[in-house]
Amino acid sequence: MNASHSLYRWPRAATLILASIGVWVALAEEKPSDLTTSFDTWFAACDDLPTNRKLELPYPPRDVLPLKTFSLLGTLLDLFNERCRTGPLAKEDHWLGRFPDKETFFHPSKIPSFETPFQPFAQRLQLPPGSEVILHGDLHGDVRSFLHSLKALEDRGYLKDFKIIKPNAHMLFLGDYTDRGMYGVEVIYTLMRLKLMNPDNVWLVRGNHEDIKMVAKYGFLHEGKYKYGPAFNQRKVTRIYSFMPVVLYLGCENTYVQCNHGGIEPGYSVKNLLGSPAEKRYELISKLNRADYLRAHPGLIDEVDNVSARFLKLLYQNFIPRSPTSPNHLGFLWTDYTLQAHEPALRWDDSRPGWTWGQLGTRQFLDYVSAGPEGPRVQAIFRAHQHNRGRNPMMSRLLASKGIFEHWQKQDVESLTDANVAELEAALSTDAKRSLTDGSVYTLNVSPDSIYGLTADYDFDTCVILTLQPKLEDWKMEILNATVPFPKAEGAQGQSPPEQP
Ligand SMILES: [Mn+2]
Repeated sequence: MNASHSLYRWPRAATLILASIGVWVALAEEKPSDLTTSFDTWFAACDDLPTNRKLELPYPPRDVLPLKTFSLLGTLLDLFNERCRTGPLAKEDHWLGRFPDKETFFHPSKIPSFETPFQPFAQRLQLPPGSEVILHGDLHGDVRSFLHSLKALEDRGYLKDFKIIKPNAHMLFLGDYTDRGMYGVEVIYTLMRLKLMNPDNVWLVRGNHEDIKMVAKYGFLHEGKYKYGPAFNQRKVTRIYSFMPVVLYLGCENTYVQCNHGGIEPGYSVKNLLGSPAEKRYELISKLNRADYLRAHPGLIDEVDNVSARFLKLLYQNFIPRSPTSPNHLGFLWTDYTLQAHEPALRWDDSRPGWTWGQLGTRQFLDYVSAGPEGPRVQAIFRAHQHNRGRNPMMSRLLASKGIFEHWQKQDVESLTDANVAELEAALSTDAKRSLTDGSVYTLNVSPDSIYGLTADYDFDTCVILTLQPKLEDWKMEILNATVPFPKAEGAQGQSPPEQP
């Protein structure tokens, strides 16, 4: 062998050695270390984390964190923001009416509603018959439950390694990704992996906690600073909120359902967007025309109690929203619904505080934003926004209904208002597969590794799989509940029965 041969052979040998070291390091480390970390590795790294229930709000030790630095999440957020600034959202043809301002809406780092104007928008997602859309409610920093649901979806053939593998399947998340639980960073990482792997099949709507004021108050910014110190780039994290629609209308041909976090915002009607050519997917909500809504429904003020009537007159003005909460709360992110059909059309609820919509008020709104029997119609609402400590009437209904409750069911009579879960199970829809009711609202439960799961005593995480068809009566929803294992409390584990003498 001559000298030149051995010179050629050396780099190949070195490459082989380095490659084997790389594999060995990857196997030994078993910590997520790059943007292509497998789902199984990520699942394993998160499943052993101390539960939110056990932590009861102090933070997990830093050495158990699956992401050791902020940089990986930062890179994913950069990719997401970049896609929003250059992808379908940035195409002028996709917007009905005014195109968002290039200098502000698409600014790479400035924070809307503080440094640039608040520019909320609605989205239409029209899909072919037979498409399936997987919905999920509030996650609130509960990464373990989230991953157990994703694993269940893998087992059902929907997902493989963050990739949606079932044709015409989509995922739609209904907001409130962080705060209240200690793994908001990990939830956002998971959502970004899903979105970037399936940019045209994963959708994130904005919850009332996708707001810098809320994450400053309810834990997420503190969580980030605790985990990564000054490297936690809160500007980068909160910048993504304004690329999330505040409401998404999901439809097949002329049949739509409204998907959003909270309730109804009568100051915006999606009628024009749904009546536009299919290429129009987005519309800015530049102004809230609540006074116009009230004028169009003069009977509403007579339907409500005196306090609610006062608040209607005070808050139902036409105005330009300056933030999700000013000059007052955006209804798509914030409001609620009554439970039973006999309750009023609309009421001001001082305990939340905010509006609670009843069956009649909701019916009027759905008719208002629909084009009539021949045109596009919004026929039902899917939403989340749950934080029920203990088994109040709403949580009992969510549990009895296996994680998704249909409001105003005929069988849910007044005498059942405070019924327990077993009594409600006997009366309400509880099947794993259900059909949809025109004019109904469906509420999804919050993930179980939280103070809510603990005090209301449930351990399942819920996904709802909607199958879309041209007529609402042919739509189907299937409820998928993943059981989330909770280790026994440490005290209980440490105790063994006294030995017999
Ligand atoms: Mn909420």
